[in-house]
Amino acid sequence: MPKQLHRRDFLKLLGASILGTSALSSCKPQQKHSLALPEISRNKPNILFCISDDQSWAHTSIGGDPVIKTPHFDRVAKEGVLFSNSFTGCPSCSPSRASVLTGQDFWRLEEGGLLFGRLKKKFPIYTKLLENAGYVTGMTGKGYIPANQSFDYTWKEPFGKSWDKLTDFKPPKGVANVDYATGFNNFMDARDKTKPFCFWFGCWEPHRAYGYGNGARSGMSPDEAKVPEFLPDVDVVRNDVCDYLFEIQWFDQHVGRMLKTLEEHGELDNTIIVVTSDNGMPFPRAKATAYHYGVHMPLAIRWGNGIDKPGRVVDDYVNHIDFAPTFLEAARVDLPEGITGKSLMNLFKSGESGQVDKSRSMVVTGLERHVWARPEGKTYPRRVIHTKEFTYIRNYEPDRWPMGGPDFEASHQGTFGDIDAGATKSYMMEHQNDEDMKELFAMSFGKLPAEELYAIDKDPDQMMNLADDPKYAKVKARLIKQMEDYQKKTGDPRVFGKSPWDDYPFYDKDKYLRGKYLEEVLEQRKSL
Ligand SMILES: [Ca+2]
Repeated sequence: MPKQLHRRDFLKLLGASILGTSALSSCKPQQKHSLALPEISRNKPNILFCISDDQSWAHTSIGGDPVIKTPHFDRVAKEGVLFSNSFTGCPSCSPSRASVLTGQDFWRLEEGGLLFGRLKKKFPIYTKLLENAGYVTGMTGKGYIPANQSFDYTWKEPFGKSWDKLTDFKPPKGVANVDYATGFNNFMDARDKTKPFCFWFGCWEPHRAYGYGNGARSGMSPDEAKVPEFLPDVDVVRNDVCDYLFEIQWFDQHVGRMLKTLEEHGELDNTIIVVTSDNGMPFPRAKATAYHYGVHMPLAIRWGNGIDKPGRVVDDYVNHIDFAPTFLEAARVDLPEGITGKSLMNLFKSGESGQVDKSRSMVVTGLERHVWARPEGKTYPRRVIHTKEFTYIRNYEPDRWPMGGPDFEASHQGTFGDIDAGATKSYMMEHQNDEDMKELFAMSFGKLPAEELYAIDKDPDQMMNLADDPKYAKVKARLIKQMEDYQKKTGDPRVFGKSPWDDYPFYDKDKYLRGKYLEEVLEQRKSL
C-alpha cells in the first residue's frame, strides 16, 4: 500500500481527488456479531489522536487568531489542558510522525529521520505495543507517509487498518474527499467493544494545495487576517492565509463530529483525546525551517477520567516524542528501551497551571532533509534549542541553500523546493527584486549564517538575529551547552561530527524528479 499512500499524498498536493475505488473497497468495516454487549473494561483508556497536516500553534481560536473558528479544539482545551509550548522535534511530515510513533528524537531513527525515508522495526512503536497489550487500532486519512513501508524490516500500516470513507459530495477545491468522521464512526460501531482502542485521525488538511479564495468565500475577512512579520502584508498573502485557516476549520469540524461519536458510545471520558499537528504552516520561514512557525505546535489534550482540574494552560516545554511514553504509561505497558520522550502523566495529574515541571524548560528540534531540493540530495542540517526567552539555531552547513537551490527544480515544488509551492511563495518570487521585498525574500529564501539567536519573548516572529551581538555572548554559550548536552545524551550523530543522512536513500526519488511523474504534475498544475 505505500505507493498508493504516496500517490494519495501527491494528489492531495495537487488539490485533486485523492482516493480510488480500490481504496473504497478495502475500507468496509468488519462487522462484529454478538447478541449482548460484553462488559466494557474501564481499566485502560482509549486513545484518539487527531493530527492536522501543516498547522502552526498560533492558528486556533483559543490561541488568539483573530479570524479562525476552532470551537472543537477549544473545547478539548477547556475540558482538558492547553499546552502553550508544544513542539514537534522535526518540521517535516514523516520524521515528525516517526517521532510520535517511537517516542524518540528523529536523529535516533536512521532513515526514519528523513522525509521519504523508512522506519525499521527495530524501533518499537506505541501502536504495536498497545496492540500487543490488547488494544484495537485503526486510522483514517494520512498515516506515516511519505515513506517506504515495503520491506520486511520496515513497519507497514503502523497505525492499523484504514477506515477511510469517501465523501458523498464534492469537497471544496484543495480539500481531500475523505469523510474522516464517518470513517471513525464506522470503526466505533464495528470494533470489539471488550477492548480499548487506539485510533489515528491524520487529517490531509491544511496541507497545500488550496482553492484560492476558499477562505474569503466561506466568510472570512482577509483584511482581518494576522500576517506574520516575515511575510509581505499584501492581499494575495492575506487570502492565502485565509485559505490555510479554512482548511484548519475543516479539520476542526471533523474533530467535533468525532467527539460527538465518543459521547454517543459512552467513551468520551475514558478516551485520551489529543489534537495537534505534525509541523507548521506551509509558508516561507515556517514549515521545514528551524523557526517557531515550523515547529511550535497547537496541542490540546482531553482525558475526562485522567486529567485533574481541567481547563488549565500548561507552559511546560513538551515534544511530540512525549506522546508515546504517555500512552504506554496510561495503558500500563512497559516502556521499551530507546525512548527519549517523557510521559506527560505528571502534568495531567498535577492540577497546576503555568510551569509545572521545572525540568521541562526547553526542547531541542532539528531537520536534515525534507524534499530532494539540492543537487545529490544534500541535506540542510540544523539543530535548535527553544526556551522561554530564546531560540538558538546552529546551521551546520551554511554554504548550502536552506530551502533548496534557486537553480534546482524539485518537482512540483519548483525551485527553492523546501518551500511548498503556493500563492505566497509565487508572489515573493515574482517580487523578489522589489525594494520592499528584498529583505523578506533574503530571510526566507536566502542562505543563512551558521548561528542564529532570537529573543523570542521580545521578537516572537524571530526577525532580529542576535547571534553576533556581544551582549548575548553568555546567553548563547549557555544555550549551546544545553543543546549539545542534550544531543550527546540522546546520541545525535551530528554533534559528534557525523552525517549518516547524506547516504540514506530518498524513496521514489526518480519519480519525484522527472519523467512521467513530473509531466503529470506540470499538466495538472495548469488546471489548478
Ligand atoms: Ca505535514
